[in-house]
Amino acid sequence: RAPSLSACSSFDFGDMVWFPRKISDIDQAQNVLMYGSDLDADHPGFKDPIYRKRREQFSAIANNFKHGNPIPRVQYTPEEVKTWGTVFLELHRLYQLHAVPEYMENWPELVKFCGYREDNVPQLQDVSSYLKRKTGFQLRPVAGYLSPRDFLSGLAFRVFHCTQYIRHSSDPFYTPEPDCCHELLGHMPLLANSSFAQFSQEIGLASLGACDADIEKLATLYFFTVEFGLCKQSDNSFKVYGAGLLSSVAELQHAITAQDKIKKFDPELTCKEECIITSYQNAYYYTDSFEEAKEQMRSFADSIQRPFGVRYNPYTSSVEVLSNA
Ligand code: HBI
Ligand code: FE
Repeated sequence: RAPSLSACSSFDFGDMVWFPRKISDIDQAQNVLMYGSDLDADHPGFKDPIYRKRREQFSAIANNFKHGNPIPRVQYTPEEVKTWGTVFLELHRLYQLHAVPEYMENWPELVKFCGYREDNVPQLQDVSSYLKRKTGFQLRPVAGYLSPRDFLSGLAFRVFHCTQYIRHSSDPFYTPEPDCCHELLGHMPLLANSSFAQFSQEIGLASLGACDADIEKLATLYFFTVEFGLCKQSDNSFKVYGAGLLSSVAELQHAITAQDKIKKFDPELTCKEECIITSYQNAYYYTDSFEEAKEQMRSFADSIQRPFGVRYNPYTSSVEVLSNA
């Protein structure tokens, strides 16, 4: 067992924080941080009344959603499809050079079953049905950036929270908040990989009922791996698996040209770094392989101390809490 980095020493079973125990409890874990509450108010779209009105429609879908409902289909406007197409074409070109092979592996199926095309924004319901069959993951619409605790708790049940709106058309190559380009292009291809899906669920399970300090560390490590990670290839070049990079033309180009900003991933040090949500990162972290990132994250997650254990029951999609007392 790895030495504990936990700052949460006195933890009383009696004041255990609430967390979802069954998959439908996720309906109660929907704390969205957006519109200046945690994101910059100088977001390009926040000054555009038409964009804001459109965002309200997406918020309504997310806020009315209950576990088990089909995800409503959205008719994207020609302007939205154009933004998607611009991002899609440019990123697809960059993936050939810079994405890890595990990312590229399921691309043909996303095209075939989910409508990944320049002239079509994939529907969340189609992607959700595909992932469910492929790795057991399902999607849930969300109105914006979800709190790290709620976001991680979804992963414990193989539920991935997905924004459905698209970034503002004035800046297709960068967005300060997650949008459907980020989720669909950045995250979905790896969630179709069964080893990555398993890994994601383990991080989620480790987060359930953890104290705030441990959630923060886990979220920071998730951020510098799943969102912004790179790994070394046999020819010593770097390839990218982080969804934040694989969904931003501007930051992807920035990261691969700023080689002096790429540092070795070390959970004990990296967990203390600051996550910059609304701008480029100061540093990016690499591991020697994709497997190494998963192993290091796993041993960190194992080191989180809780006065109880959790076990996932896939037959009932619920979490069993095992008291050590
Ligand atoms: N919310 N909608 C959304 N999409 C994400 O990818 C996302 C999120 N909230 C938190 C988050 N990702 C993580 O980076 C960590 O903070 C766990
Ligand atoms: Fe993300």
